[in-house]
Amino acid sequence: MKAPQSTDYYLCDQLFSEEDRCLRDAVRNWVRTRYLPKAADYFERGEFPLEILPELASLKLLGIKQKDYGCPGLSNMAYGLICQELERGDSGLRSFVSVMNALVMYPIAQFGTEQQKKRWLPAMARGDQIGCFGLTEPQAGSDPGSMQTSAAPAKDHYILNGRKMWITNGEIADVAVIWARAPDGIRGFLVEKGTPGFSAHPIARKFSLRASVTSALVLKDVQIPATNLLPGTTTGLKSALMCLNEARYGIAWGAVGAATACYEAARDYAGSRKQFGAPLASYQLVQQKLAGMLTEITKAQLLCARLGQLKDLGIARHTHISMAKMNNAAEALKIARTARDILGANGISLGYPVIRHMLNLETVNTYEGTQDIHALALGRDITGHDAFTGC
Ligand code: TGC
Ligand code: FAD
Repeated sequence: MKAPQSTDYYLCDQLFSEEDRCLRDAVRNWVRTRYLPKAADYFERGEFPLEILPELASLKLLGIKQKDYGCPGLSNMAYGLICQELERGDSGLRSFVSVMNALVMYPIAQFGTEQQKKRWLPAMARGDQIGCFGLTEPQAGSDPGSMQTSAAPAKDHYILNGRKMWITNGEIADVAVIWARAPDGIRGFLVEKGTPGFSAHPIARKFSLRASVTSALVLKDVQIPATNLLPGTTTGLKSALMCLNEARYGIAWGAVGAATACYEAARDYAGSRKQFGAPLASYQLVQQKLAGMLTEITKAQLLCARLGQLKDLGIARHTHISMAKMNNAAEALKIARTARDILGANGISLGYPVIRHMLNLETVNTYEGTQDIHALALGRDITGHDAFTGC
């Protein structure tokens, strides 16, 4: 019997620079040796391992694309490959890094004052401070434009009132980027932990993304200095959407990592597990499943690699990102479900990575824009007709 073919079936490695491949391999190695041995425990206990922060910082995974302020200023391609490797470990791990990079450090760098950048970015790059991003509300998920959270200006401060829901890192964050309705439109604000009236509460009984902190935020007459406004934010949703574009890009890559972990687990299992006197891998029905999985992984990675090029060239549109997020999250989830099936009863055990990835991918498919929302964004771009609003 021949050894199994590499998962990099189309030699996609050749699309990446030597430097990016080295970085990717370093992250892959860290995930394999430091994270994966405990991944099932973190998931089972419903815990994000805060003790890994110094290691994430020393690998320069916090503030990956930011320049200066202690950040390495890497390319979009490097950022994508890092997300892929982190999610090969666990979607919760990639989520933490996504939120820090795309949803907290990016808006501070992009829309913040010099003082805000100096205050937060170096500390976050060192892993000393954590942030979260509060856009979603109990009644405003896919339609964040209907948010109720308000920011009322007073002399030298703002008073914030409202609730945010499903917020990654909420309880462990030192600062929250909160999107709120001010008199001039939806703006971004920095709300620090410990500010009177501001609290974060765990969302319990979660069966997905268990190795990630997910919280509800409550803002009750929270008084913040006027200097905590991110002054570069627009007065519509545009600035928030720019942050989402960054995160969605990383998620599209991350989904390739999770799918690869599931595919490789299924391929190896099928190679060693015998039923009816022969390895599962020798049956045509199993081979059809594996062939389909590898084809979808290859297509997903090619989408990402091209998207990374478009982003590095500065010509990626948000609908390009929608296409990759929509496709890769959906295909990764299908691959995880097929892998779970190939593993039979073992497919539901945390002794294998598959069920953990499968459950995580349910979230990945929903957050940062559901399948439907990205299909609607693409549909509008393709046809010119807006199908977002019902009757
Ligand atoms: P709409 O009329 O569709 O658009 C208003 C203007 O914005 C433009 N636009 C975008 N621009 C940049 N980036 C994007 N992604 C954009 N999407 C739309 C659009 O072209 C238009 O421009 P113009 O010049 O024509 O005015 O606005 P709408 O109010 O109908 O909103 C629809 C929208 C875009 C919000 C919806 O499609 C959407 O994206 N909903 C999904 C919400 C979402 O993704 N929430 C994510 C919350 S954060 C999160 O989940 C973190 S998970 C973190 C983790 O753990 O990894
Ligand atoms: P809804 O918007 O209520 O959608 C429900 C269903 O209706 C979906 O199938 C949707 O596709 C469909 N639907 C909605 N509108 C339409 C339409 N116009 N046409 C057709 N179908 C439609 N948010 C943050 O702000 N920050 C975070 O850090 C964050 N982290 C998260 C972590 C986790 C673990 C999870 C699960 C979510 C997180 N979210 C976060 C929230 C996430 O972005 C939202 O859950 C997501 O945007 C969907 O919103 P919703 O859950 O309210 O679903």
